[in-house]
Amino acid sequence: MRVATYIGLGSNLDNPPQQLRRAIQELALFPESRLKACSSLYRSPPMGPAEQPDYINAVVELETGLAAESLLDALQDIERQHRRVRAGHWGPRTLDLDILLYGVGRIGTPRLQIPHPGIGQRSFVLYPLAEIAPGLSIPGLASLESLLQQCASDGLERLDDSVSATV
Ligand code: A4P
Ligand code: MG
Repeated sequence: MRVATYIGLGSNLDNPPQQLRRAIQELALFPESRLKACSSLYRSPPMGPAEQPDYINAVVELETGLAAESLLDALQDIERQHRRVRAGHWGPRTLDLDILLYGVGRIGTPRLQIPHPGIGQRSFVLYPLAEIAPGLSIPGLASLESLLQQCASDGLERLDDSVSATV
């Protein structure tokens, strides 16, 4: 059985737009999986420690037959390939891949929390998600539409295709 999953991508080091584009190509090659939609790229000031570069974020929809834990393994492989160094909680990173939603499932294990915690307050997640799946409901939370109404877009900037294609 295939499940609709949404993956959040973020980067603020080493040419972030390119990190995201490469990661999306790699995701598309996952076994038993198909890339269904990609949001635009978005730029935003860092949440957390301010002395770090702006982030570039995006969200993709991946339909997959992988179990949630296997999907996380595959995403962490990609993070490692992008030479991600874990520089502390909310610190700068070449690539962060988060499973935002896994179908309508809710998971709460030490290794995996789905929906991803914080999804409801983060403009850099909600806006790109709404671009590709406006009618979604977040299990255990609310409709995406109502979360967006309560979430300021503070400093979030959608990069248009010409910009995102060249940076
Ligand atoms: N984990 C649990 N649930 C999940 C899930 N749904 N998806 C566990 C992915 N991983 C999940 O992650 C730590 C552990 O979370 C993993 O080993 C996995 O088992 P991490 O990425 O190594 O650690 P972290 O950086 O401390 O946490 P996290 O959750 O990735 O950080 P955040 O909350 O994503 O914040 N500002 C802007 N503007 N844009 C950003 O994208 N990102 C961060 C990172 C900070 N500020 C930002 C942005
Ligand atoms: Mg992460």
